[in-house]
Amino acid sequence: MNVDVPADRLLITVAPTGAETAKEDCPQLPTTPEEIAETAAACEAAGAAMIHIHVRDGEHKPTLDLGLLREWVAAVRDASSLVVQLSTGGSVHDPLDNRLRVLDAEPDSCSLTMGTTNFGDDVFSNPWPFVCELYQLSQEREVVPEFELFDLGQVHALSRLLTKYGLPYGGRVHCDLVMGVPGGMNGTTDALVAAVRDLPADVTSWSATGIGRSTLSVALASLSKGGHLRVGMEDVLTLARGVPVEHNSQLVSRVADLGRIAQRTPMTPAEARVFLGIKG
Ligand code: KMH
Ligand code: ZN
Repeated sequence: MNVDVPADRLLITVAPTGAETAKEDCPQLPTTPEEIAETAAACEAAGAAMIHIHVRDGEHKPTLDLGLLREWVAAVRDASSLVVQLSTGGSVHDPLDNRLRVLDAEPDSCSLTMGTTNFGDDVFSNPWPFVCELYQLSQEREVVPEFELFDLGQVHALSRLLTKYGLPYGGRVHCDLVMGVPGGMNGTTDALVAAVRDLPADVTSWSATGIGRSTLSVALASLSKGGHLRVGMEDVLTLARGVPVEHNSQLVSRVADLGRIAQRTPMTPAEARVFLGIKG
C-alpha cells in the first residue's frame, strides 16, 4: 500500500525493445534514439508510466555503451515524463562488469534479476555475489531497483537479499514476475499465484509479464490478483496468432483497456514516481 497513490491505480511498464530480437526480423522494433523517443511519447499517451530500456547501437545490435545509454535516457526524458528504468540484464552475452556500469547512466530505476536462469538455449547469468554488488550499488547511487523474478527460487532469494542488505533506496520494494521464459516459471495463473503467495512481506508492489503467447493470460491473472503489468515488444511480437505488433503503444493500449474493465486506472508517471519511491 502507498497512501499517496489511490489504490485503484494500475502501473503499466512498457519494455519496447529487449536484447533478443533482430531489427532485420522486426523493422518496427524501436532501435534508435529517435524511435525510442517517439515510442516513449506514444506509450505514455496510451497509459504507460515507466519504460524498461535496452539500448541498441548504430547497427541495431544490443549494447551497454555508456555514451549510448546516456543518449537514450536523455531522448526518453526529452520526449516523455516516463520513469526511466535501464536494464542491467542486457543480453546473455554481456559481461557482469559492463552490467554494473549501467548505473553510471543515472536512470531512475534499474532491473535487478534475482538469480541465474536458463534462457532458451542460453544462460542468463546472475551469480549471487553479482546480485549483492548490484543491489548495494543501486542503494549507493539512489536508483530504485525492480526485482525481476523468473522463478520461485528467485522469490526466495529476494527475501535473503532484503534480510541481508535492508530496503532499497526509496523504501519501496517493487518486483516484476517474468513468466513463460523457456527455463523459468511457466506463464500460468497457477504459477503466478504461487509466486505471489511467496513474496516477502517487504514487497510493496508487483507486476507481471508473460512472454510470447502467455502475455494475455498473465495480464489477466495479474489484474485479478491486484498486480501491475509490464508489456512490450521485448516480451511479445504478436497481438494474436499471425498478427504482428506494429507499435508498442498497441500493447500498452490493450492492457490499459483491460485495466479499465477491471476498474483500475492507469497510473501517471508522476504517481509512479511516488509509488516506486523514485528520487525527486
Ligand atoms: N535480455 C535478458 C537476457 C533485464 O532486462 O534485466 C535479460 C533481461 C532482464 O531482459
Ligand atoms: Zn529486459
